[in-house]
Amino acid sequence: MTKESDYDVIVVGGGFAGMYALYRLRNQGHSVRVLEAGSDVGGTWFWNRYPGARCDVPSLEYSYGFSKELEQEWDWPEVFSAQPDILRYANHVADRFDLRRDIQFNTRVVGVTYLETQNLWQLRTEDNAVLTSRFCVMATGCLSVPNKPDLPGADSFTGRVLHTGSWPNEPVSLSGQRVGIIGTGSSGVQAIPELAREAEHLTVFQRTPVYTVPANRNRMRPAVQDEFREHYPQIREMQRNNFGGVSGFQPVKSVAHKSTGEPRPSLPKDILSLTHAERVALVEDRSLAVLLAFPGIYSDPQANEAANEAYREGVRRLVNDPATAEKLLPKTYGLGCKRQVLDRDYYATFNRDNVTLVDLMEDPIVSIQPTGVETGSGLRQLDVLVYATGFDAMTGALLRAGIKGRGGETLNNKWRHGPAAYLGLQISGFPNLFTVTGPGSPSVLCNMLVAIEQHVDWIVDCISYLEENGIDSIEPLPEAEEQWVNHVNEVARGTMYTAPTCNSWYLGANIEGKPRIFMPYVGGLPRYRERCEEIVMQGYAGFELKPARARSANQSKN
Ligand code: NA7
Repeated sequence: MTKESDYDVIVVGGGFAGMYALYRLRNQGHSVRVLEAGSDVGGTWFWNRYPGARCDVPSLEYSYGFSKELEQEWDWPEVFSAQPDILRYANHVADRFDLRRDIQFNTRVVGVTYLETQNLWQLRTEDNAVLTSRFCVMATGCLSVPNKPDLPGADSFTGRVLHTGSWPNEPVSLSGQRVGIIGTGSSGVQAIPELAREAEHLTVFQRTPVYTVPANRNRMRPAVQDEFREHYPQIREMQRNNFGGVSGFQPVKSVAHKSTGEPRPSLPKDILSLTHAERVALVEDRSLAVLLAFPGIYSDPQANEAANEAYREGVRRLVNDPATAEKLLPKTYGLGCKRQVLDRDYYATFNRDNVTLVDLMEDPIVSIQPTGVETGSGLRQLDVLVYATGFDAMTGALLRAGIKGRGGETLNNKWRHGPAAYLGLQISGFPNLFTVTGPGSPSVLCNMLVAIEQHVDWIVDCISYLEENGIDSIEPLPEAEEQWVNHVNEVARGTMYTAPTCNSWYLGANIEGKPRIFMPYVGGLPRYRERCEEIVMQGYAGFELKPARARSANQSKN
């Protein structure tokens, strides 16, 4: 490639996307540099070290599919892995494929500028170093910018402040401490039982009650792992053809174990064919998770409310104190609006003597004081305050990278009314800049590892195509981008995700002032992937490809 730049490709981010991009680009013979803000690989799993952090996709599926050897050699200890095991896996991948030599750690990118006359990207780091490349791949993650609400007096707190999304590397001891936690999304729900076990007292500040169902807590059975290994090629194909990128592969040989008693009757298809009492009995018998097995609850508002009601009744039976139970019941939105949360002992935690629930809807935070959190009902004295308040999702990291495209247009200006990108892969006005799992792609609605591999493969193949065909730059045509954005909105319309009562981070509703737009593509991975492939077959339909000659001619005119 060119000698005009420091690198052929600079990748921003050393999480699972950046690591795979480095692996593939390097194998294609490109010079690559990965710039990573953290001190090591792992992205989400590097930063989210809070107690209880765990993936909500089974580990045999939430794993790279690009290396047969890797699939065969890695042992997962649990069916749904905890953060330390996933981070160990990321480290293993980095070692096994010798990735670290091309990753520059502790390097936060603060400027990404398109140098128009040279057709290069110039990246500036926090310590003012400048690097250039022909292509730039933003592998900055969908949930990588922690959201810390601007509460009055927040800086005055003299105790320890922690955020689940940037938990310290070194062990945090909470024993004997009065701990407060704000937020009851996935992170809060996972952390709360663990914090309650360790702290002297835990105060949970809840704004919106959550729908959460018990997680699978099984250890990995070696026979199941072996059966997956035997069938991985088929499983990866099943993932690619599954709506959410999860194969759902059912081990056959390894599940043949002794039956205990009568087999359970199968569920009816429609939850509305059951009475409320029958639904509640089902929940009692099989746990809250059984409600998710009725597919109709995600499309039919009546079925949805029937499930919500049974859910609420289930919670009333799990929490001893009726007043606390009532506060924990989600009533303003339905199942399926937000990402489903999985927990271990969440509701049982509120039966402990050392846990207090504060319902911020009736007793709001007035201010943060040096010694605790003041709500309408008084001051709660705390030694430690944990924010489990989520992320500026999907667009946060891109908008903070200081991206400037053609004509000096900033991404922040282009996206002031909400993100617009073609396939979530490229943005018009920003030639040769790619985003991995960007807005408008299935990303967070899909098994992230499968979504990442599909995107990175598309990007790397695209770069190779440009090279082989003497093409200098690629960027979406504005009309193709607009059509895609319209399509993304169209498929989201009428789903539970966009119900008027729904306020989720998918919609940007958790960040004040963020435009309310459903950001991921809800049409499913297979449909999306096919579209990406068709576009390539049609010679990158909807993209403008500029041959080297065109640019030189333009330059000589300037
Ligand atoms: P979430 O799901 O965005 O949850 C954040 C929680 O923090 C949620 O309960 C919020 O309440 C609460 N929150 C946010 N701001 C405030 C303020 N100002 N006051 C009180 N409470 C607040 O983030 P998570 O980290 O739990 O999970 C994100 C994803 O990571 C998850 O979906 C998985 O994909 C992994 P709210 O609901 O906004 O009223």
